[in-house]
Amino acid sequence: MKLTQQQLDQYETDGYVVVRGFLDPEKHIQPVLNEYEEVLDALARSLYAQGKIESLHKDLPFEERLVNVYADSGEAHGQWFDFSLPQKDIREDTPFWFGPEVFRLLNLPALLDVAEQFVGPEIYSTPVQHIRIKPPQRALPDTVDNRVIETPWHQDNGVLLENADETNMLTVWFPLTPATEEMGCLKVRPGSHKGELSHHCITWNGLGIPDARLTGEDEVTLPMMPGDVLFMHRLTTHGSLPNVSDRVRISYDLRYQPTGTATGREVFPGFVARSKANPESVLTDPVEWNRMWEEARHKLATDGHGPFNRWTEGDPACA
Ligand SMILES: O=C(O)CCC(=O)C(=O)O
Ligand SMILES: [Fe+2]
Repeated sequence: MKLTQQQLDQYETDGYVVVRGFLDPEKHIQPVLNEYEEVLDALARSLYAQGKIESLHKDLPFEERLVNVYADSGEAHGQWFDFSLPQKDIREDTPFWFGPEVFRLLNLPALLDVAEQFVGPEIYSTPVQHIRIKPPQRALPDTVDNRVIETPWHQDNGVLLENADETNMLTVWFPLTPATEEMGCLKVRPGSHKGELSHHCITWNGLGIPDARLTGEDEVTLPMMPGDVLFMHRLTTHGSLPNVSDRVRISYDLRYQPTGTATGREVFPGFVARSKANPESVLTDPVEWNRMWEEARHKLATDGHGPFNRWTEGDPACA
């Protein structure tokens, strides 16, 4: 499956392209949601054992159970489902989920075919990629976790260390549940990828580009349904709206880059997803993927780590 010349031209002009119905929700997305049912069950049991929730909410369907577990505990628990580590407070027991269905989706041939159009035949799955679980804001009215509320304007290049500035990294964003405007869909600024990396500031809800420094055209919101996929340039300025609905918005943001180029977060392990030159280097075993992250977590929890990005607290340019 490849993007057409017209889709590639749109990416070139705007810095992104949305391909409707690129994935088959039943075939490609549902198995991952099924896998997350186990994760949610483990989370609920853990919170219940700690006295943080009053019920396991066991009889509810997945999405409703998730929202109830969040609301009942008064906290977001996205890290339980994430296929990366947080940027601070990494402990031996920091939860994460590197499951086989997640691995399968990251390596879906259709996604790699398009990644190949952008980064070439040697494709590396970048370790800086996430699941975003954005519950209804009213379920967690007091949280300032930016995985819950709106994501500020940023460029994906901006959240990495400088060593990745020349890396040709493609962002692939898609929803697992509907992402309407009301549910907190993405917003982008077309053409912003033609400029430089903007100055980012550490703000109350995460790294963001101050309004005065925004480039590109005015904001375009991108409501998307499961199956739709956004392919986006690393310098395209984007963010997301708050989820003011009653339903949880779940999405993946994935990254692919040429093998051998800097990831901007070398303490996290990526993997070779496709290779013409060196086919035996491709990682095919999700158990090994999980093991690599356990090892990284152990090392980071034990030895600590340096900064995860270049922006500093109290930056005079952000005053
Ligand atoms: O889903 C969101 O709210 C933001 C995701 C994002 O910034 C990304 O995909 O890089
Ligand atoms: Fe982003």
